[in-house]
Amino acid sequence: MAREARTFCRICQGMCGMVATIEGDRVVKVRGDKENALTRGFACAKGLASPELHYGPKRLLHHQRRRADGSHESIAFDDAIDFIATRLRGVIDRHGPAAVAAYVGTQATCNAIYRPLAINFLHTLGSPSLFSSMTIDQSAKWVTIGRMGSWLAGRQPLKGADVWMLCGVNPMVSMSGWSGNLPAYDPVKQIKQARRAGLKLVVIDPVRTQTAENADLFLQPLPGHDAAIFAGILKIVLDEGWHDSDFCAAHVTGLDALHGAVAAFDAATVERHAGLAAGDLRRAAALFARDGKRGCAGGGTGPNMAAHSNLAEHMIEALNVVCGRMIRAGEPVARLPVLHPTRPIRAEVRGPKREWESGHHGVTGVGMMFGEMMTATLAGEIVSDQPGGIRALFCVGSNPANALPDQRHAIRALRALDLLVTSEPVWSETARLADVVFAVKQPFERPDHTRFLEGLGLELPFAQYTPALVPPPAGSDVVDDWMVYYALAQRLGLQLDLGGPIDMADAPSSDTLLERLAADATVPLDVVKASPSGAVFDRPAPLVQPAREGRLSRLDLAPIDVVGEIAACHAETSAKHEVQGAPATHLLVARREREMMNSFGRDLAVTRRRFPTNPAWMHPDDLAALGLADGARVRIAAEHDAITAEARGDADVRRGVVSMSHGWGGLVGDDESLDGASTTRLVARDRAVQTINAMPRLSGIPVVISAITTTTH
Ligand SMILES: Nc1nc2c(c(=O)[nH]1)N[C@H]1C(S)=C(S)[C@@H](COP(=O)(O)OP(=O)(O)OC[C@H]3O[C@@H](n4cnc5c(=O)[nH]c(N)nc54)[C@H](O)[C@@H]3O)O[C@H]1N2
Ligand SMILES: Nc1nc2c(c(=O)[nH]1)N[C@H]1C(S)=C(S)[C@@H](COP(=O)(O)OP(=O)(O)OC[C@H]3O[C@@H](n4cnc5c(=O)[nH]c(N)nc54)[C@H](O)[C@@H]3O)O[C@H]1N2
Ligand code: SF4
Ligand SMILES: [Mo]
Repeated sequence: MAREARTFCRICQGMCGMVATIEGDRVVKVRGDKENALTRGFACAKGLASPELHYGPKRLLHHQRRRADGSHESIAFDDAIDFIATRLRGVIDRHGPAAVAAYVGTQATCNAIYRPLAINFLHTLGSPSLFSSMTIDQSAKWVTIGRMGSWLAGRQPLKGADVWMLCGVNPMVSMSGWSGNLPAYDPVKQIKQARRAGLKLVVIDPVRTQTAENADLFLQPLPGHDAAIFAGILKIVLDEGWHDSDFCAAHVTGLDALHGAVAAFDAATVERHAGLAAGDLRRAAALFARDGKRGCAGGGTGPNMAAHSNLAEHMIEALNVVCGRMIRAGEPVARLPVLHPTRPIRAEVRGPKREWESGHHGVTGVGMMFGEMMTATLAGEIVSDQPGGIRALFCVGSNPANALPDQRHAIRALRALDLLVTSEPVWSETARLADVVFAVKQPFERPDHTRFLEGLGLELPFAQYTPALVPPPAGSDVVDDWMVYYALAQRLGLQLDLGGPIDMADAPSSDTLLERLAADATVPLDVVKASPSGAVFDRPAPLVQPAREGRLSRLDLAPIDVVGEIAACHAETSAKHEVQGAPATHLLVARREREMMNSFGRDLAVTRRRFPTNPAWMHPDDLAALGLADGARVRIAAEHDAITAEARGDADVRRGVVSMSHGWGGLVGDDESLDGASTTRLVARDRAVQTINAMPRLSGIPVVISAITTTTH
């Protein structure tokens, strides 16, 4: 007899409500849950393919240990833990605890216990060597907080906004609301509804994306010009006096210095260099700052991965700040906690704090931010011959062999470790290199709640709990992700802590740990559990309180290094792009597709139906100019490495740009015509690297595209 159960998807931060049809011990089908107040029936192709992720032929069901010849064999859980504990003791004895690192990736995000427990394990070992995908993603946002400071009451919400500006973010596909300062759920409906209510949407993207289709004003620049574009917009806004001078007088420093620094960015020159239409900058500035009264600008992976990423993000946030798009004292707070505690929200600046200048530095000489080391330096920290490098790495819901810059170098580094451990539901590229691979549960096999997502910015006070719906497949050895770290801590005699010390003698259940995480919740977890589809726990919003007495911090718009970057960016705007002395034919940009979550989901039937491998999308006129037929195999060469791909025509891609999703390809040397190739191979680790976060250029990479001619005999 089939039965139905309510749950939510945990592949991405869309956290779509789902109804699962269960037969016996198996989820046989899922559909979007119309009763879920947040996502109202929406679910994407990969979420709907969840049964395949649970029961497909690619699912990893037994823990693995690497043999001397590089192949893997099954190993019992306790033996794997013993093996790792022994190796780990050796590494710590020889090199100290900082030689043990963890790299936390995207699939530890929507998993309430896993991420904090793995991090607690590392810290309890005494290691500062924590890396996460955030620092090869949008860590320019952290740099900006560090250099400018932040407004504790937050930016104005979408609700009540009359204008929004999205730069290099495609929430209609990525669901990544937070990148664009949007709510972290159902951005498609959110944006459409807001526009029906009169919101004007500005989109800046080299590709006419699904989000751009909905824009009132669409700017289609070449990649890598966002810092200049926003400098140009800021110049217009400040020249015209469209900024919020009262807010600036009360809370900002460096306004005149910023105005002076952007003076060189005249609109016509920026537009010419960026390949924009004449008048684009003024139209955008007027819509945002003259006509618009409420609403924010936000940048996604586009500006955060392209050249001058730290400056681009600083300029985008400076636009929000000079226009005073911050929630003020006396306004209702934008976000009501549910599974978090209620705390007073104040209209107050937390001043700049340059954490990276003091504290722990790795052997590559790069400092830390928000308690993390910079992931772009991870491979360098491993291969360094300096004492103090990294010798053991735990991968936590991540796939560094596919995600790190310069894949060839990254794989060399991963192979050089004394110990590489990962946990996986599939044979990822990293798993293929790992000494130990733990086979772990999939979402429907574990309980969870939505506490983690509140932190990403929910404008509705929504929360949901899901029980485990089914046991893992019969005969499998899979464990909860967090159990690996619990068992290791037990074996090493460590006391872990998750909102208080955990019982290290008797393993707690996942539900016990979920309760602990919600111990200080505003709405008790039991109340949340009573609504299987989740619920909105609405109540009158408290008002934002004035700043505390004596708080005098200001948002710094123009610290000295930012002013230097503005000058450097201006000097560079007309630079020519070359690849080994030849002019680049294209600039490669990153994109996300519905069917995949970075490297996860690549093997789903629904993905492969649409993409046999990862296509290189180009304007049809660019295909014609290179003499390429749609579907032709091409070589894409960057300065230091090259990949092959299938060229495909797409009139929505700007001429001179090639748009590819990352996350494809196996290890270097695999047949690229079967599985595609990872665009991370084309990311240089030693060129166009940012200061502070060591962020390389992951978008707007100069490449030369040429046909692959196959000779027939
Ligand atoms: N060239 C280029 N490089 C990029 C990017 C780009 O745009 N271009 N994007 C960057 C960005 S934004 C990011 S966030 C990083 C992504 O960096 P990572 O987070 O390292 O990469 P993912 O592919 O998301 O890795 C997630 C892994 O978790 C596994 N997994 C799935 N479900 C589970 C689970 O339940 N438990 C466990 N333990 N594992 C699970 C998946 O199989 C996959 O191997 O890549 C970055 N790299
Ligand atoms: N389906 C799906 N959803 C995902 C992911 C996934 O892989 N698949 N990944 C998740 C992760 S880890 C993240 S970080 C988020 C990212 O979420 P987003 O930031 O929304 O990522 P994208 O959808 O790739 O959109 C980035 C846009 O930037 C544009 N762009 C590229 N270079 C530039 C540039 O120099 N300037 C400007 N202005 N635009 C540029 C690209 O054309 C693209 O349209 O998505 C998350 N959601
Ligand atoms: S993967 Fe798809 S169904 Fe799952 S949460 Fe994200 S958008 Fe929703
Ligand atoms: Mo990301």
